[in-house]
Amino acid sequence: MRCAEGDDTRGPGGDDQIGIATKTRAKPKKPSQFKVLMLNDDYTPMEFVVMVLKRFFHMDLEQATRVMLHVHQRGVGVCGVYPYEIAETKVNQVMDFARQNQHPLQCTLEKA
Ligand code: TYC
Repeated sequence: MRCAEGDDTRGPGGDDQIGIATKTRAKPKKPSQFKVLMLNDDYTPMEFVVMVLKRFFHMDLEQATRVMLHVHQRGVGVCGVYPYEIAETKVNQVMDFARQNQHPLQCTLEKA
């Protein structure tokens, strides 16, 4: 890897000290991704879970039904993968909506 340390404050005239600092990160970090996970429970109605998946994760009926049944049978399933802030917002939206409807549905984040 090439390291241009020291070159970054060099002015157009070859002066070592003055000029515009143009240093950029050598290896830009892409924002890390997070899985939004849905957890199974014994009380939340299947129809409600399907509605949540359609409403907050933009799934169609077929997709939402498939994910809901996967969670029902396996205990946990992935609703989607997003940058942290979006994933966190989705989790909060799902939990708030479930609470408003008095369902114990749980949703959580995991680093992808
Ligand atoms: N297990 C629930 C039932 O039998 C359905 C369910 C599916 C609940 C997925 C939560 O994330 C869930 N009514």
